Amino acid sequence: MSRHLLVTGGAGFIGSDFVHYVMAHTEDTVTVLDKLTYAGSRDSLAGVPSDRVRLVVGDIADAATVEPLVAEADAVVHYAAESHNDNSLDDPSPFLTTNLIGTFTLLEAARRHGTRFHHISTDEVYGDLALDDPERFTEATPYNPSSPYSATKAGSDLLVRAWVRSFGVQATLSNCSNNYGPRQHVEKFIPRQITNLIDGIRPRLYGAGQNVRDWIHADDHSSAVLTILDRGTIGETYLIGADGEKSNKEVVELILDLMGRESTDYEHVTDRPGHDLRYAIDSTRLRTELGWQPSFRDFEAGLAATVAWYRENEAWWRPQKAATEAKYAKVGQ
Ligand code: NAD
Ligand code: TDX
Repeated sequence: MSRHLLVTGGAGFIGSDFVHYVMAHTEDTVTVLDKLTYAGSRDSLAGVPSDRVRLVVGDIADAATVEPLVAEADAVVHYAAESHNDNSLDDPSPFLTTNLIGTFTLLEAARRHGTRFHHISTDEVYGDLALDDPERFTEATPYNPSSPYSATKAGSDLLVRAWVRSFGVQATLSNCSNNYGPRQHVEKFIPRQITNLIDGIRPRLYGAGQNVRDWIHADDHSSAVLTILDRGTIGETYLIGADGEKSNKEVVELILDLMGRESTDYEHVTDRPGHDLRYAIDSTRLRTELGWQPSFRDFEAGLAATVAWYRENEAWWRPQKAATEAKYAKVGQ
């Protein structure tokens, strides 16, 4: 049976991936609620069937906008957020409004209408790990966020848990590791380096480049979210990851190699203040309890496809590039 989903942030990187994924794998219809901030783009929804996807431009923190959209939906899948750590260090204010007040506003509407709710979050809520720590993050890891971004995501997770316990909201949560793939904003690590190389600029590695991220293809994140929406237990949290740990230096070297450049052809720049050292996800619960598996198991092949996408879709990213680099230049990055 088909459902009607309200997908917040569906014009952003991962939210739009989910909308494309839902179109390809279900009969569901979707309303995207997206403010179209600097990070959102109508073009990210190009190609979706217009009789199944509607875009409403609006703010998740505006109760009057949210109310009728939640009322008509069978489920809310909540991606909308201010998502970039470096921006949160420059100006935390929109992170509090969108990530905290926005989530609160959606939860209140879901409470009033008894609407199924899935909250998208990040592994960054758990803080960071030592490079040689044999443990990875699990659903039982204590919260210990480092940046204004991850602190507001942690706060939003706790709001969802409280609304489940105190008000019986039918919510699930997921915390995913670093995503890569098409339609990711050029402020983020992988697209920044690919588009720098297209522009003849050397990749920029923060600090020594030893920091480790656990990479997952956005399509695997989308398949996991759909699995949790279909079969997850209300009130529970699922960690999403695909065993993709790589140091930033390794990733830059791979990108250089894929783009036909010397693997040493990059620059070290000013490190990020409070830079988390390592993230690593143990997704055993999602795999054993819900039977989910990632499909993208070859990072290099996924990265090569991502490089090809940025080469072929310059019109999508070009309008953002100069302003993004100007912002980084101001802080020596
Ligand atoms: P993104 O910045 O690419 O997209 C965010 C979208 O939300 C944009 O379309 C933007 O216009 C919209 N938005 C922002 N504020 C809004 C508001 N007030 N009202 C309505 N829409 C608003 O982010 P992303 O990387 O796609 O991340 C999406 C979600 O996934 C976030 O919740 C993020 O915390 C989470 N997440 C991201 C990653 C990652 O690697 N990128 C990993 C784990 C979890
Ligand atoms: O130019 C760069 N050089 C560099 O070395 C940039 C932009 C980043 N980095 C480093 C910082 C991180 O160690 O690369 C790593 C990845 O950086 P980001 O792409 O900014 O991602 P991160 O800070 O790890 O957060 C991402 O994953 C978790 C998403 O942006 C978050 O939304 C998600 O919650």
